[in-house]
Amino acid sequence: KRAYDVLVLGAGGVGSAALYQLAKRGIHAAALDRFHPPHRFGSSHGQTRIIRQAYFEHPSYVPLLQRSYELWREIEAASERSLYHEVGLIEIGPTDGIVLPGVMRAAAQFHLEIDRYSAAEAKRLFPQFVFPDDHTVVFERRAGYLKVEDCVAAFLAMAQRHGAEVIADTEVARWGHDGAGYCVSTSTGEYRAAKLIIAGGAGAKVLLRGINAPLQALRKHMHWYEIDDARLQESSGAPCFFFESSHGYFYGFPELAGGEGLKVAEHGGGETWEPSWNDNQSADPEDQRRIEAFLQRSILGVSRRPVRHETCLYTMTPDENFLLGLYPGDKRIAVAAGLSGHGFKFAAVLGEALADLVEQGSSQLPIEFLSPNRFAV
Ligand code: PYC
Repeated sequence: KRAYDVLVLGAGGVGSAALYQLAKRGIHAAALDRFHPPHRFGSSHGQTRIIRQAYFEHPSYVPLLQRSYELWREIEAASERSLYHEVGLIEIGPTDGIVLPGVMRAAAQFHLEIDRYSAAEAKRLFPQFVFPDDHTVVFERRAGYLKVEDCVAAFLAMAQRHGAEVIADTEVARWGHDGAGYCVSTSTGEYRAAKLIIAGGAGAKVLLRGINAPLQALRKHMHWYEIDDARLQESSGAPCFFFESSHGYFYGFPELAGGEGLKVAEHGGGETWEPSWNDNQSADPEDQRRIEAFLQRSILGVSRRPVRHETCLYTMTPDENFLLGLYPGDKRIAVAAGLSGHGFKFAAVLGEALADLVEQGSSQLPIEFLSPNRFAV
């Protein structure tokens, strides 16, 4: 049996960031993953993720985002990789909707720099986007995208450089405490540790027996379409975009260097996912129809010629806020779960919080509002 100070269950965005933080602190740690990370079977793949600070979901996330920005820059410098691309983000929606008022509230509370435009002004500045005249537009310059697989790879490489181990292709069957420490039984044998971090993404549902959170895993789709107008390229200054409308929430990314088209996806909806579905990565014609209807309504210069499609998992909590904190009743286990489709941008800071929690039993980071105790059995 191999023994560690800390075992991290899951090596996606959050697990890999936690492993890096532990290793950097000189803690003997390993991360277990069912596949070979970075991989396309969880929630940390598909080229890009939006990163932004004026957080419409709740202003309490802003200090965590500000720390995350610092940590993304740190891991970029340490790994000598370009991970965060500050191309800006345009958010478009009804003035009295969810997104625009939420962005304004977070920006006002934390004095964040955002530009607010009337529909007419925005149409002049961003002619590729089409939206109703009664919508409002904000542009957040200090926003953009993270290269998602590269982030995971950077954390794992830096963790390994500091002495951590990555144990891939290893499925966790169960874990328990036997008086001397934790024993984790897996498809490749047993591993022991004094402490655990559980960052299992959609798989966390079965790992979190003591938390009465009805986590729901959803299968989502990401699409890439060929562009007909070079103004939709990152190199032409095109930003990321997020639309709220009566049809739903849709978001996407400019075409990056190297082609592959404009990436677009729907944030809402999704079908309930079961762990046995790992190989089912097929497209859904209804999802594709909704995406193409969105493109037809909202973006000029993008074709209906698909270039690439991938599926991805969201793990939803009932209130769509993350679960982050100590496992109820056990200070030796820290948990991050239920990122509800908006977590990747936080991976760097969630890794830091998890490492704090298992190292010190608490964290200076303002994470109380995410406590798993709100769902404790
Ligand atoms: O967190 O910015 C985000 C996001 C957009 C679409 C899905 N998540």
